[in-house]
Amino acid sequence: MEEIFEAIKKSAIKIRWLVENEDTGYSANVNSTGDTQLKVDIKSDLVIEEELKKIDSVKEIISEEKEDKTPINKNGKYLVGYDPLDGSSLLDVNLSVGSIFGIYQGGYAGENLKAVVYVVYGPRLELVIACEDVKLYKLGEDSEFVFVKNIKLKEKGNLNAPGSTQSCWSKRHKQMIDDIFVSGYRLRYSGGMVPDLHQILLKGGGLFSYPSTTDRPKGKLRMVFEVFPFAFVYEKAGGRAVDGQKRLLDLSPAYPHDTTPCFFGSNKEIDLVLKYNE
Ligand code: FBP
Repeated sequence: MEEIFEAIKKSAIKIRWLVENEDTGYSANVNSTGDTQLKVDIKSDLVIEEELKKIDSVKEIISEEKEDKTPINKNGKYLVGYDPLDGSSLLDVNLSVGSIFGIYQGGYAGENLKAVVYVVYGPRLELVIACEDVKLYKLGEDSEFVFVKNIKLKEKGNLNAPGSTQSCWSKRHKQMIDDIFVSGYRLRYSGGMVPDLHQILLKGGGLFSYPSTTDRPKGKLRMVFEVFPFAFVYEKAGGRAVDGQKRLLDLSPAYPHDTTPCFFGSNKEIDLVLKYNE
């Protein structure tokens, strides 16, 4: 697993250069979710593929930016599902974006996740590795990532990150979000899943939600590349992650780019989500 972490660290440094220097314009391509790809999406994907291809323990990779899986080494142990540049539509307004990696064994169900790495391209280049615990690193001198601290969620926080188009919310979801704000929570939502979830983790707690909506009944965020990895991180940090009723890591995708409604948070916030969705 260590060699995968090292490959991701090398990719992160190269992608940071792309984030800071590459043209933020659109390519002529559309990805398998129907999103028009930015040139930087495609280049970031290639950077990661080139690094992961060198690793014997990687059996196959699958990217949010590609329709199909890419076989790497038939004797490999791990499957890597990744979103090379999540939230890339925010690049042209200079907001933070991220990369997300789920390291699976035996399949792409939530229960098959063995480790997660995510990268935040912000004022600092930061990287989080979740295995048995959740460790925060930042890029120091001579391009080395330096350990900063272990990340732990409190039982309850005070940040609320409500995603998706509010006019498409169910009455019950709108009531829950309104009640959370009335109870004193503060709005923290940039439209970038990685920095938004990273903020709640580092500030000790709160709720990030991307529910079922009238325009997206199965939600927008992808199980394999985005949702399962962050569900894994939140649980290892002492929080929980549900689809409104069920634990997210108990789910399996019907197809590689499958999506699900998702709620990530501290324990008290997830208790509230389950109560409103009974
Ligand atoms: P990508 O499509 O860039 O991979 O990311 C999806 C995303 O931008 C997430 O990062 C973010 O949480 C969500 O969409 C925001 O969606 P919305 O604008 O509907 O709230």
